[in-house]
Amino acid sequence: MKALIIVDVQYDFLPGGALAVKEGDKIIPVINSLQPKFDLVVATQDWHPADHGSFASNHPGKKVGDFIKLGGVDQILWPEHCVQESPGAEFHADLDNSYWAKVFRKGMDQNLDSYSGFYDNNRKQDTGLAAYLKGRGVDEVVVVGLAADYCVKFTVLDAIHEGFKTTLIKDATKAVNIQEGDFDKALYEMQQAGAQIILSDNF
Ligand code: VGL
Ligand code: ZN
Repeated sequence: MKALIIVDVQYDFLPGGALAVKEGDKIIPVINSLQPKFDLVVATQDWHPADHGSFASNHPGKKVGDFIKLGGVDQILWPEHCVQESPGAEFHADLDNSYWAKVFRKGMDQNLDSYSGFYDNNRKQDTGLAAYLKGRGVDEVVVVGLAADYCVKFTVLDAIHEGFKTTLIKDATKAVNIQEGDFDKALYEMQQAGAQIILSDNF
């Protein structure tokens, strides 16, 4: 059984959003055309409380891009984004959600960030995604969405860690690129960890 995991295609990560990924909207039609090809489709949703520790605004004297320790791990500080119930946390209206079996929310714990759709950043809390997929007989996952160098990358790495045969579709993701070259670095890390990287035409 093959599952598609759609990561964080939310307004705040799209052009015009609080933490916009350049050309992030270009992947939406690609993802929509892939969805019918899967046995199961799930989505993840970044879903932070307003006082979340990953927001620079919650750390007086700190600015976006600074590093702190959060939950015992290094944390880069972001602009406020994907606040629960805010318009920026919604999925883009053009993204077809008619195939989705379930949405997995993450990043609700004020004191810890959660890039991966599987675990938070110190791997202590579990979203239930791995057990959910395994319970439905899934042995292979394909990951798409935003952002390639953060939530997509960590979702891919955790999927491999959980024993799934894991593929990333390169033209169905885009990177934040805080530093130039972050996209290529993320692709390299995912490939080294055992992910297959392909283009949607070859799927
Ligand atoms: C993400 C930064 C902060 C992502 C989420 O979806 O890649 N990046 N929160
Ligand atoms: Zn976030």
